[in-house]
Amino acid sequence: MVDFNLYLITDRTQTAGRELPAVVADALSAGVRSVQLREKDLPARRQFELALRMRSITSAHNARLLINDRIDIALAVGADGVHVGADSLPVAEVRKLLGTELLIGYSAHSVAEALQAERDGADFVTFGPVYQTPSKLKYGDPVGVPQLAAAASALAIPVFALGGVKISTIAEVMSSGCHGAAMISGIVSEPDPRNAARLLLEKIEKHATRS
Ligand code: TZP
Repeated sequence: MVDFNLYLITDRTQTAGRELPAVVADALSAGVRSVQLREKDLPARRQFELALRMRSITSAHNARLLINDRIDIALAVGADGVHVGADSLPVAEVRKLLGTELLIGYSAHSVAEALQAERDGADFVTFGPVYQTPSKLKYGDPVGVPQLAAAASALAIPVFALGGVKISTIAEVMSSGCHGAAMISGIVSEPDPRNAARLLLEKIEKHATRS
């Protein structure tokens, strides 16, 4: 069950030199209830070790932990699910491996792709990049808020806005009708990740109670 609406995605190179587990722990202490470990460039052993630390701090805060792409690492550390994309194993195969209890998140870049992920058995999608991100090459052209709104109304599963979402844009993305927001820099690069997470949750909550 997707019981969160702010999805923190990690990138240890964007923490302004701070230790990733400390930054994530700060965000969790503000009320963040889901983390995706996304350190794709690390060797399996180091991802596993980091995933173990993340499992311990997320569990201490009753938060979900998803692992990007690595089903093996997710199972090894007792994570709550995996997050996959177009270059990963197909969602239907991941579902066979994980069973029905664990969560599958999917990174979609178009409404058609998001609908396909839903049909294949994903529990939720991230959708974006909504806004221009510094690394355009990596994530592609921005899809914009109207496409985000289209995805939110076309899908029955939760849609999380991703890409350029931060305190200054959270109200606009939530007005699209999406379920929640996913982000890297909007939390981990902030001077005060705990305060950023607190403000983001406040704004998301305001939206949820209004709709
Ligand atoms: N997929 C689409 S945009 C993106 C990913 C992983 C990066 C989002 O980073 P940020 O800092 O939240 O804009």
